[in-house]
Amino acid sequence: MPLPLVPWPAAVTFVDAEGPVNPRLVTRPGRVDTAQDSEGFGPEGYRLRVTSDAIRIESSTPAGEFYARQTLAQLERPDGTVPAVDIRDAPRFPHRGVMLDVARHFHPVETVEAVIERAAALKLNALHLHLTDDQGWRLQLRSHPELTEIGSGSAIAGDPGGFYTGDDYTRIVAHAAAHHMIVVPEFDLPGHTHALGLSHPELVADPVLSDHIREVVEIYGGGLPERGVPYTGLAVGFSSLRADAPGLEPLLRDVFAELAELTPGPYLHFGGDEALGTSPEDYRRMVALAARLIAETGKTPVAWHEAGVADLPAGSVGQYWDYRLPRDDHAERARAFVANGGRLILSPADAIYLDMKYDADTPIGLTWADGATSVERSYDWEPSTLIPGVPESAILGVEAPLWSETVRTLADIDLLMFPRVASAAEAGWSAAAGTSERTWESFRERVAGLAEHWAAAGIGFHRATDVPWAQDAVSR
Ligand code: TNX
Repeated sequence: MPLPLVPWPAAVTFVDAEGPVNPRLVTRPGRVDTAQDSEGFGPEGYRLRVTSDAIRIESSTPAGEFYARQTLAQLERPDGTVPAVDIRDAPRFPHRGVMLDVARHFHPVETVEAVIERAAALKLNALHLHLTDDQGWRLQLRSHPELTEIGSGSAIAGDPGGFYTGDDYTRIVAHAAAHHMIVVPEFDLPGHTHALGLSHPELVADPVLSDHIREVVEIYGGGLPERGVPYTGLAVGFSSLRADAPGLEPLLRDVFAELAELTPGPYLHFGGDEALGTSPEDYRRMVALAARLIAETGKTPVAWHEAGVADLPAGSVGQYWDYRLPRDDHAERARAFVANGGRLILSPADAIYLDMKYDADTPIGLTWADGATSVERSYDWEPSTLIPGVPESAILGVEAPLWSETVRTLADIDLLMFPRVASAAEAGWSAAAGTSERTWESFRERVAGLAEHWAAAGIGFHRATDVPWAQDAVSR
């Protein structure tokens, strides 16, 4: 029985059953009653009751009702029955995201829409789109058409490039909204800007060819980055905007103003990661400039945690990507956002970077985040103790990034996302790790139960060895 990953009433059908009925299963649920009262459930919470004569959903908002319907879809059995339940449910954190990198490999609108549907079914409510990087500028702007005209034609390994028109982007935003998700768009700077330099050579410094870059090129190929030539390798940290270029501020003002106009959500992300070719002083200057220009559009700036060293508008949001045990000065930089009145989005790389391999046999993916990431490891972390000195109240939420160096197709996305995105969804929605609602033993059983839903929806999940899948679960 196919189970929808789209909002009700997308044809969940209940099958009449003859003969003995498992008393815990409702086989004739009758109709779905919904009621939206104004209090009690919060902005995303709900109550779902299934009895033998009716299914009742109560919520304070359409989002709450939407999440109740996702739970209902997950509860449905292959025989079309649902268990009798009385569930009160609400998320732990307000921001629960997934990130898709459309710069290293471009992904068409239909793929992004599919990712939205998959994420929303797990009650994620934010899609972070990494729209620019060394390999491509992926959003066409009316104010600066040259950015995509010249900077979008290529991708890693010489694969085809591409870009979204403003209308494409608006379609993505609308599809997200229909699934109760916001889009958080990112223009990454001051590093990751080689593609911008193709149309604006005056704004971008010569590539910095460090030993690290040479080493990456030696291992992965792709050639050394060259000024003025599209970059198709996967090294990071060689490009930088020029802090003293007179044209920098006007260009950044234009691109963030247009991005703000196109984006109904409250956040604009300006990257700030891995600017290894930028001096610390220039880094602080450019990052502060970008954050100020974003704040001037009325949006809240978001940046990777490195940017905590700069003077940012109060309330700017930081996104932490270092390990579950923070190394070097990463925790300190993240804490600087909190000291500045902002909150943090948590993306610990050695747990929920979806682009890591599961094990040595995974055909795609990377391993830099402390080796491969099993499903168990993706589950094994707790937001409130991740960064010493950052209390739960300073955590905006959780986000699982999918970088696309090795990811070309929706099937590749499915393989790396599923099942690990469910670990991130549970860290964002459910109670703290270690409580009875959030143990690995319980999760591995429950995630196995989603296999048939994923298979029916055409999702080629990874049949990870640490999850007790049913014998016949179809997978990759
Ligand atoms: C790190 S950690 C990156 C990306 C890469 C990714 C690959 C961070 C904010 N940036 O530039 O694509 O690793 O896993």
